[in-house]
Amino acid sequence: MAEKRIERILVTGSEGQIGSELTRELRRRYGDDNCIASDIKDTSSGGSGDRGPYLHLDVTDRAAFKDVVDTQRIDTVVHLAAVLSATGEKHPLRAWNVNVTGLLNALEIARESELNQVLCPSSIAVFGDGCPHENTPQETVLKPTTIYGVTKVTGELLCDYYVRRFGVDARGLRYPGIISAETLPGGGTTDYAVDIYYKAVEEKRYTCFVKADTRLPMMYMPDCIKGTIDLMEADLGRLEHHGDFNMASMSFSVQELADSIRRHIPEFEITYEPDYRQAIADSWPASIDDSAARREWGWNPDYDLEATTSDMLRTLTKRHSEGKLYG
Ligand code: AKB
Repeated sequence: MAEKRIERILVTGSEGQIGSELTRELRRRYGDDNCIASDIKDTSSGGSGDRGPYLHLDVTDRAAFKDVVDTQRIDTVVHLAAVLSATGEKHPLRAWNVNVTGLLNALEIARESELNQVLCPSSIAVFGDGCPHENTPQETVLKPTTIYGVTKVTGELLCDYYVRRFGVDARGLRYPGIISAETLPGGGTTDYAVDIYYKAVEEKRYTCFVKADTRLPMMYMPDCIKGTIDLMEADLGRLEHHGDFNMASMSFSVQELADSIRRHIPEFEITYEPDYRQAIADSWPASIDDSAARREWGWNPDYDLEATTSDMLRTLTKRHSEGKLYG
């Protein structure tokens, strides 16, 4: 499989939490007009920045997807369009359709149009029953208990199949919960780790939908963007894995998260009302082993919980004082 240069990028799901910030960084690196943002929404809310082209795209419509790739002369697809874990449990068929049909479309188009690369994110949701809960290894039993996890395991297997069978350069990361201050996440189980900062700044209190001792792998957005682009730009010859890199930076319980906020906002209060998302969180690892990512493409995160909390609270407090907390 020969490595080719990334020149014209299509980002699907560009209006989402990761898409909005990744698109902006890709435009900075590759040029505004060389990164086409796309989402199921008719118009961009400006989350991905207003500087480059935006197209409406339903990734389950293969003909429309292929038409965008061909007419825009795309060589690299960053395929972020997905239904997340909590929404997936409410709409399992939609989750399957968007996450699996959408990904299969991306891979088929990559094969047919001989694209340079498809980035296909996975998630810690691939893990479930029967794998170690702490320092979960790269290679282990994958028996997820959510439809989202089932779609992500399927996606990893499809990526590896397209790599082996057709020579498509498909790469993917198992994202942990992502914390960010730009675009709110939607429909995930790890969303509490973002919501808590907004509510701390706005009301100095938060009611959490998982228990105090719930401990999950998390990552701050600058690390997520850095790691994603580092994997995209990694030397293909060094990669032994393709669609399934474990990628960790920090793990903490909700109690530890609340304590870190209290070091900045001493009056902050938290209460707990666990709902159906508790079972999803309990099925995921508390921490993961990302030594393959470190070895194969030099993954090395910058942010721990204290640095994340300081940066999140500084950003959100400033926006709140300007009356623009939610943008
Ligand atoms: C979710 O909570 O569904 C996502 C994920 C961990 O993939 N943030």
